[in-house]
Amino acid sequence: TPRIFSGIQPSGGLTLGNYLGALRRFVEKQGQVETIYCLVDLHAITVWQEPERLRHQTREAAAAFLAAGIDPAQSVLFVQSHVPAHAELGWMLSCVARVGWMNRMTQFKDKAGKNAEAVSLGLYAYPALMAADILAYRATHVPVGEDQKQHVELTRDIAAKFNHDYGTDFFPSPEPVIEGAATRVMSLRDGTKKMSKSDPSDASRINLTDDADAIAQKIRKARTDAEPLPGSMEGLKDRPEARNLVNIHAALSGETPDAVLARFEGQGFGAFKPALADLAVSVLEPITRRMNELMGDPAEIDRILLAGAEKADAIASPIVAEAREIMGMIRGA
Ligand code: AQP
Repeated sequence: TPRIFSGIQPSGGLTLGNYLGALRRFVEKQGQVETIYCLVDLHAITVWQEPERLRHQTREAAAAFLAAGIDPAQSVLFVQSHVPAHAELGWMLSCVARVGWMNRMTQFKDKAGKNAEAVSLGLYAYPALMAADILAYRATHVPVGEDQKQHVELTRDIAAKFNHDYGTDFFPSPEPVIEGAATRVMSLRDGTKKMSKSDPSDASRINLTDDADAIAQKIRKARTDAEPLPGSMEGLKDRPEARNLVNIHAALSGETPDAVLARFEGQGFGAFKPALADLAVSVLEPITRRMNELMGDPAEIDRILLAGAEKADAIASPIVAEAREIMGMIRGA
């Protein structure tokens, strides 16, 4: 039976990229199949997080999930560090994964930059923990943005090697699910860089906590070119910033990018940007408002997350116990 698992790092406030590439997809899957969603705080600490801020960001990310439509009665919603199975299986799978596989991970290369000797060991091992997140639930499908595809593929390799090495078919091979017009939302300041919650420039992204004025201002100031819009995406091949804004529009309005362009053909950004800003505000404002309400009662958020962790633990703990058994550990208490 299909089971969906996915997560988001509370390493900052969630962005429009996280919403369109991940969170909105999570909501769509809910009710159709079993859905398990995780705030992956153990991943967030692979780079320094100020402790009080991390706590705040984790609750705020939970508020974003709930405000976007995740229903704790229909989905399991929890914090990674509350369920020990993740860290435990993460270690076991880091003994299955190969160093050479990790060396090919482009996200590590991007994040480490020239400083690869000085980053944390955890940042390097991140994909093994992510494999554990998914495999601890024996999940079959993983909705993610384009940037996480390589990590899900690595999870498949790790599952296959585990199965091969121990002569079992215990772990399924999870499939990345990458759908829609906004699988890779780009920075508003640089159309070749992905929109990211940890980009030092706040103007590069739309945060789910931004109010209507901030959203409109960021879109107005978004980098673009002076050309009018063409009638189809074909004409935007060499215009990454323009392509990005059209894709964002399409994802928000539920149209195809070509349908959006058909309406704006021949017009410039002076007409397109205000329309996009209105659309973005109409979609995001209700979510932001609900997030703010929820953040007024952090104890209630914690209660929801702890109840979610109990459900997650009930699924993951027996799976990891079986993986231990397969690997040859003596059964514990
Ligand atoms: N720009 C994006 N466009 C589409 N999808 C995106 N995702 C992230 N950025 C975009 C998707 O959101 C989910 C959660 O991502 P994550 O929190 O695990 O970390 P990330 O991919 O590294 O995202 P960020 O925002 O760039 O975080 P930082 O700055 O902390 O590294 C994933 O499904 C991801 O694909």
